[in-house]
Amino acid sequence: MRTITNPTQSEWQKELARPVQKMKDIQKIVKPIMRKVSRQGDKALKKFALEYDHVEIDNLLVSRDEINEAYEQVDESLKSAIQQAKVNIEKFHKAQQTEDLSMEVMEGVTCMRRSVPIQKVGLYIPGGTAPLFSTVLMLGIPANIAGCEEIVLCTPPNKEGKIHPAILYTANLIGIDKIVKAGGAQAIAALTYGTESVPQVAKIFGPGNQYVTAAKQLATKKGIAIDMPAGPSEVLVYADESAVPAFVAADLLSQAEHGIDSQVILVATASKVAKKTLKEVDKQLAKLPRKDIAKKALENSIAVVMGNQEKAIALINDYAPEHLIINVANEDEVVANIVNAGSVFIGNFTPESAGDYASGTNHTLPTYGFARNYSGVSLDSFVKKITYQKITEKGLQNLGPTIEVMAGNELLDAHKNAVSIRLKYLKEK
Ligand code: HSO
Ligand code: ZN
Repeated sequence: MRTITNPTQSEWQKELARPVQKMKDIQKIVKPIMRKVSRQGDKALKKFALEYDHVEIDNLLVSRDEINEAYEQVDESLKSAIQQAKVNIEKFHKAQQTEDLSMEVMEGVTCMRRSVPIQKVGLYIPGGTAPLFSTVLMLGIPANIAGCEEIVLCTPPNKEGKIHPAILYTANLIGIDKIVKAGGAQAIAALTYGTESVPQVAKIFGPGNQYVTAAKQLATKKGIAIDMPAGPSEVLVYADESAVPAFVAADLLSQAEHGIDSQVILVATASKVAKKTLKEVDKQLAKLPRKDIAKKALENSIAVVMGNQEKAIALINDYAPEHLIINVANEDEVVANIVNAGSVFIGNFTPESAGDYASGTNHTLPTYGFARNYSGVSLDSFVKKITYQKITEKGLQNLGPTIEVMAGNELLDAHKNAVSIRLKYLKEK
């Protein structure tokens, strides 16, 4: 991990630039996959399972027997950890429910707003090197609380045609019963178009590799919503002398172990803070089972020594990290000035892992600078808000003239007439 000291804005923007995503090239590969699934449905999914997952799948849907088997395979300590995480995530997401809104804006004119669940949602859980059963909680729990009618989970099978038992256990625990053995772009295609086994959904959630990301982007062109645009996972830690170098190093590595394209950034208030932390990074890295992955990620990563706090905050807001850990003595002041971040972890005893798994916040967060304009997944992601209005005779008499004048000035006479015709009726009544 290299270090730069007191960079100017243009220097930090250059140094912290995220790797360019070659989406166009990937879409070229993904498009024919999507087309095939749209035309051949389940048959294409099975063909792609053979080609990419190296397994022959008879039944794309996970059976009751497979769920029962998973219950036996997951050990008790993991079961109770998942249950504890579920309690916290449920609590925090239930608290995000909002009351229906209804108000009389002026006499006789009532406006209302109500949250309505998105009826059908698709959750994508990647396979790959780590079985992300925690993501099942993060997506499935708010979908349930929102009241989504149909929740479909897609995840790739392994070479034996099986899904990781912890994924099955978690999905079943939160009541998801449609689990499809399909991964990659083909799974996103199935959720986009629907197949014999997979219902078409209105919104697709979940992380994935570049093919999944490209497929989700193509899904939006077919009128399907997605949670957010995605890039590789990231963390930025802001540390001063009050931070514990070993803790900071552990946090940086926890994000670095996700994938070779992960990016981790240390912003240190002084060069000795950076030095101590990087020394710890090396020490801890050597002991990690996923050190090869983490090492590669550290090559895309950087430590920035920034003596001036105002500039450090400007850098953080400019970079807009997915995860921001604040380990400085005047944490409240810094937190108050953060305007771009997916999720913020405050103080020496708040590792990012807490939010990744079990504290209650959601771990599906905007990456790649999208924290500037996107929120992480929350209950809101699973609902739409419909507005309603009801106007009485008196209400239209009150508001009608305003509408008539505005419509007339926009040269939209039919609009104006929709009011005038009623006002005339009321006058003659
Ligand atoms: N840090 C990841 C979430 C995760 N970590 C799942 C462990 N499991 C993406 O923000
Ligand atoms: Zn993580």
